[in-house]
Amino acid sequence: MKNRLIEIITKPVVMAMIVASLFTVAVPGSAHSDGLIEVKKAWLRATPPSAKAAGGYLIIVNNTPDDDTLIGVSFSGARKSEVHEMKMTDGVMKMRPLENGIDIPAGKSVTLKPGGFHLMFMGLKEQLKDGQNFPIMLKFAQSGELEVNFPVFAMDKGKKYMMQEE
Ligand SMILES: [Cu+2]
Repeated sequence: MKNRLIEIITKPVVMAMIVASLFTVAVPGSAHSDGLIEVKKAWLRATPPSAKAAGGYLIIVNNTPDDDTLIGVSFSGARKSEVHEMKMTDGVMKMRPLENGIDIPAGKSVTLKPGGFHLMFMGLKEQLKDGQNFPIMLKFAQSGELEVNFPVFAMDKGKKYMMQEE
């Protein structure tokens, strides 16, 4: 009798949970976050033939419930890849590597753009030309590695691309 009672009580609850989860998955175009790190508007700056370094830019959206940090980047087309910040110091624009990475708080987005946070690729193995595409690996403290396709754009084209709405 006791078992039967538990069965009666739990059955509709289980059914409701199944229906709810089916519904959540089935809703098309839902604004629900997928619970992952999302990258938008990634691009690499095109370089002149002899340039040794290039910047990479993107918007990182943290759809996870936890704060995360972009701690590293790697690109096979460069000997060294770093996470940088460009900042006005004593009236001079200077850039420096961020040893602790860039914090991406839970539910927030952070933009890496010319003049601010950026990815820095040094010792380029080849010229980066407008129209090319390269896979680049981003490394996050919580979410692990994420490979992202970076198209190459000239500076003005890249800036416009970043400002466009989705
Ligand atoms: Cu830099």
